[in-house]
Parts: sequence; structure tokens; C-alpha cells
Amino acid sequence: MGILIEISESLQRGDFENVTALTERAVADGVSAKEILDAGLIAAMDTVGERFRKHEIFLPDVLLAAKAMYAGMDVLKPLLADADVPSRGKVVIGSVRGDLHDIGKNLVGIMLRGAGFDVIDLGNDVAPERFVDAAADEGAGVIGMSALLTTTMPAMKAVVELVEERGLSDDVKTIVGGAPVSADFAREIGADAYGFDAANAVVRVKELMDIS
Ligand code: B1M
Repeated sequence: MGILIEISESLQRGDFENVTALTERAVADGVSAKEILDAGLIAAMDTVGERFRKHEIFLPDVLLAAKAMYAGMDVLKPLLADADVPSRGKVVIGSVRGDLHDIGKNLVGIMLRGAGFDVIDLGNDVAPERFVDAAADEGAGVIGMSALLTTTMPAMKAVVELVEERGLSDDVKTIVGGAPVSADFAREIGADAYGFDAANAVVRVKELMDIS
């Protein structure tokens, strides 16, 4: 669909004003939020990542693209989050220690809120102790971790181990996700679940909390 390509191209150029306008227009034209997200915004970020890897574009371009991604997400947020759902439990989320990527983590937060969970978002570069302290203090049933760098993935294991060390494994379940993370990796480090995207994270969190 033409408008999704236009959104993608504007995002890749970092033209956040155009991304806002085009996303609003796509919504008004009846394109679903999921389609705009998957085929417009996320697809564009994948291209940005690929071009960055090939040194065709540089860090400031990626930052501008991220700003444009947030502009699009801002338009879609009310459509992804359904305000009137009663609370289904608490989930602590964050990007793991050393990781400053937060777009995917924020999407997970939006979708979880939309599904009725209370989300405590610790932000990015979150130390293992902060994840576990927050879960214990808030009585959260799930810790959700995001990592976008292969170098920060080991921090997920540290959180899983800390949950165990503190004897919280029965009450606090862990879910991991992010581009370099896989189901195999989740199993390897002893995490309770793996979410391949934000919508799937909601499905997995519901399973962890025994909600159908
Ligand atoms: Co960076 N970066 N970055 N970056 N960046 C990647 C990840 C990279 C793959 C680019 C590349 O080289 N092709 C590469 C990592 C290589 C690797 O480790 N193998 C990379 C690098 C190298 C770096 C720096 C080291 C660059 C440098 O400084 N030289 C640096 C590191 C900073 C740090 O974290 N310490 C860096 C910095 C940045 C910016 C700050 C410029 C910016 C981030 C801005 C921000 O987040 N506010 C940035 C960006 C934007 C990217 C790319 C281009 C896009 C990431 C993104 O937001 N995607 C990325 C390339 C790529 O991934 N294609 C890249 C869109 C987002 C919706 O997807 O986060 O994957 P994602 O989330 C998905 C799923 O993964 C899943 O759901 C979402 C979809 O619904 N998901 C979960 C995510 N978390 C989940 C948690 C769950 C479940 C599902 O359960 C809890």
C-alpha cells in the first residue's frame, strides 16, 4: 500500500513531521495500527539498521530515524492501548544493563498496558538488582527484559540468576526479547519465556500469569 511505503521512506529520512502526518492519514484512511506498525514503521527501522550496518548511514541518521519512529508510535499509542481494561497484574519491564535501545521495549509496554497489565517501566540500562528489587517491592508477577545488542544479552542471565538466588522463582517469572534474542537463548539462560515481538510478549505474559 502506497502510504505505508511513504511512511517507511519518511522514517528512513528521519522526517518525523511527515511520519506524524502520514501516520495520521493512514489511520484516517482505515489502515490498521498493526499494519502501520509492522509494514511501515518497524520495516523502516529494519532497513535503517541494515544501512547502518553497511556504513551507508551513520549514528545521527539512526537517531533521527528513532525520533521519527517515536512520532509514528505516538499517533498509534491510543489505538494500541485500550484504556478501560481492568488490571490483570503487574509487569516490570526495562532494557538490560548497558543497552540504550528502548523502542521495542516501549512497544512491549504499550501493548501490555493495552492488554490491561500495570506496567512499571524502569527505562533503559537497567541493572539486574533494579529489576529484581522493583519486582519484589511492587509485587510484580513478571519481569520483562529487552536487549538489542549481543553484548548486553548476558545481563539477562544475571537477572534470571538473581531471581533464583533471592528465592523468588515461584512468584516472579521472566520473559526476554529483542532482535538478537531467541527462544533457544531464553531456554539456555533459564528464562521462563521468550517473546518474538510486542504482541507475542503479551501472549506469553498472559501464559506466565495463567490468564487465558
Ligand atoms: Co543501535 N544497534 N546501536 N541504535 N540500532 C542495532 C541493534 C544494530 C543491529 C544495528 C546494526 O548494526 N545493524 C547494532 C547491534 C549489533 C549487535 O549487537 N549484533 C547496533 C549497534 C551496534 C549500536 C551501537 C553500539 C552503535 C555505536 O555506538 N557504534 C549503539 C549502542 C548503544 C547502547 O545501547 N549502548 C547503538 C545506538 C543506537 C541509537 C541510540 C542510535 C538508536 C536507539 C534509539 C532508541 O532506542 N531510543 C539505535 C537504533 C535505532 C538501532 C536499530 C537501527 C533499530 C532498533 C529498533 O528500535 N528497532 C537497530 C537495527 C535493527 O534492530 N534492525 C540497531 C525497532 C524496534 C521496534 O524493534 O527493538 O527489535 P526491536 O523490538 C522488536 C522485537 O525485538 C521485540 O518486539 C519489538 C517488535 O514488536 N522485542 C521484545 C523487543 N524487546 C522485547 C522484549 C520482550 C518481547 C519482545 O519481552 C520482554
